[in-house]
Amino acid sequence: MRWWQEAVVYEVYVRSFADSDGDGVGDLNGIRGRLGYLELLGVDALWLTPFYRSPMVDHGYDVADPRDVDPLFGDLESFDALLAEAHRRGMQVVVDLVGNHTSTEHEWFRGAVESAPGSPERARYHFRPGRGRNGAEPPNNWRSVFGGPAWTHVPGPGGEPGEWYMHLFTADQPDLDWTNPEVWADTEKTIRFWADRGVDGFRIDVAHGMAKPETLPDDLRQPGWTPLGHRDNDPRFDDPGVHDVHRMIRAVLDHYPGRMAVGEVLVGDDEAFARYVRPDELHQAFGFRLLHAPFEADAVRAAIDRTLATFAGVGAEPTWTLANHDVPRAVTRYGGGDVGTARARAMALVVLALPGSVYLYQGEELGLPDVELAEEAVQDPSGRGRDGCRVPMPWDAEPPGYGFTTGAAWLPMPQEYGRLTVAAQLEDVGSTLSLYRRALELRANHPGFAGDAVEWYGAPPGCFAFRRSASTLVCALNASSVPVPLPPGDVLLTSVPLVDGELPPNAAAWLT
Ligand code: TEU
Repeated sequence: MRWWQEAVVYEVYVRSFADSDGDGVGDLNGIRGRLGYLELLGVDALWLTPFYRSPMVDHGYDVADPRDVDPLFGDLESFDALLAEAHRRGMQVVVDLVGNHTSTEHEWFRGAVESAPGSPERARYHFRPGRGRNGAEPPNNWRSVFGGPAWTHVPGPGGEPGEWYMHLFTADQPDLDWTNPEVWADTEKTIRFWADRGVDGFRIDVAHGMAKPETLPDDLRQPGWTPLGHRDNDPRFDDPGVHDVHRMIRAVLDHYPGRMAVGEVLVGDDEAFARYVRPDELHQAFGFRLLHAPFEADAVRAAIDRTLATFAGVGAEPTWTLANHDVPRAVTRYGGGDVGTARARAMALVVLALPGSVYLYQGEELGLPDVELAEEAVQDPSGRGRDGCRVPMPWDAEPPGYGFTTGAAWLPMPQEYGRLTVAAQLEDVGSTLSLYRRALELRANHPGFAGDAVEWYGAPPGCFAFRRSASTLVCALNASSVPVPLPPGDVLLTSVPLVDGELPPNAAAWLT
């Protein structure tokens, strides 16, 4: 068993976890100061979002130097100290690898803009002449994931028509050209740089994006909306060449025992998705199906079955996640308020009862809802979409910083966070934090959480129950509107108190 195969990994959104220097933005020393909390919570590993040198247009996903720490977050020394302290406490550390694009502030891109079309400097990115009269139209019709064309024009030195460069995200995030061997060599250097310092894993950003089809054909699909912004037959993503990139990443990591890679693979087709976790590619990919499933027993069950089958098909362990820094929080997705909270707590017991590993997102264990931010507070370059789940962690009762910062938090923290603080919830046995702590403790120590398959039981309408096939551990979910009797067994944990021995609506239970 390798450390990640059943791990509970906690995503730390670095900007919003803990601020040690009062500038309103979280930092590495802040995280180190809160490791005791993560140990108490019982997670096995942390995933740190990008803390590298960056102009922070996309809050660090626009990397100017992947082998240095941005002064906003600390320095290499504070990183090493954080890593050492996490290891001392028995937690692994996963860092982000942003390989699809750099920042426009990366020295490569600055050099490319200053160099002539056709130069080796430009060949690290996708520079192309435009179409139409004077090349005034972008080279193809691709759209950026965040809206607008995926191309930006760079005028020639004398003002004559220049070239366009591709960016699947903001114009400040030019896409690297992965047919260029220098891009491979530099990525390998980055992996080695952090692996040599002792990091235990890499989260591969936009893992479905690095390779592009050679001819950059127009996107012939009709416009449409999907929750994560991608659909299949999308020429921008899932080009077959991307698998060579993941084989390279895997080959480098194979030199470092105990290290892993987990991909952010936004590919809808199950077979296409599974290719990313074949034995010689990434160790894991995020299983996002539950993020898209409504709180309905059949939909959740179907998402679980599909996820299990997809991963099993290539011999990889499944992974589960209910939240990350790009999507509305579970409490809000499930309807908000008390109902949303109850459902999120129930779903926490569902995912933590499943085989494989679980990725939690900071604040999920507090039952934080999304925050409705005023227009002027919004900072996300993709529009207001993602800031609501990125509001800093409330640690204690004192507004305005709630123990996150002594200064002004980079996103304003709402009053409702005052009753959801870590300090308040640690004291309260009925809190969401206490539920997560108990669930993680059982998951780590109870023998019932063994084996890699589940068996479904018969259950009343709107409900389900599954058993871990190698044990007697049962997880029951009531997504109906009436209380239901529990399956036979001793109750280990429930997401809310039972009512007259029955499982109320919007609740889950573990039995053995
Ligand atoms: O996300 C990849 C991605 O495609 C996202 O655009 C996602 O579809 C969107 O955020 C949903 O609203 C990764 C990171 O997780 C994200 O934070 C970055 O902005 C993006 O890459 C660019 O690096």
